[in-house]
Amino acid sequence: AATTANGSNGKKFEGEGLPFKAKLIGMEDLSIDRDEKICLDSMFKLKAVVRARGEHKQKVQMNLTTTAVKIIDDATKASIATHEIERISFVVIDPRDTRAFGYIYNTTDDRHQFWAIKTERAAAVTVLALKELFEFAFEQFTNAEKAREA
Ligand code: I3P
Repeated sequence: AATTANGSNGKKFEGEGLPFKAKLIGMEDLSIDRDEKICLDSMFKLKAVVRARGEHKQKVQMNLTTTAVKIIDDATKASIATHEIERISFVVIDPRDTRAFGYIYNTTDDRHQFWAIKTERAAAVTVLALKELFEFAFEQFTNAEKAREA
């Protein structure tokens, strides 16, 4: 059902979505919705906060669904956050850590939240899936626009 004109297949994102095991490094508000250096500075700062605290990072599951990135607590399954795809403006890979990445989520009240994530496997795998999801969401959107104009 979810194969678009350009041929990308959103099937794996349907329903519960594509799951990834991860840990939360942290989150903070940034002044801007896209900037690699600002994101990486934030990443290193959030990692330093974790180190200083000396506590375990929260284990989470990230589900990539057709509409959002959903973060749930791994132990309790409680929802931590739902980040609608169209509100994610920037994704960054940590060049010093193959298992870390982050993204900016823009809230409805115009804050730019940077979420820093430590993945169980290579972060590139999750980032690649995210990229695929963005493309799929964009195709869905343009197809809907075309259908409206037809
Ligand atoms: C752990 C080790 C793990 C790390 C974990 C640390 O320290 O650095 O790699 O998990 O973080 O506690 P130690 O070797 O002293 O046991 P990640 O690689 O997933 O960050 P955590 O306690 O936040 O889970």
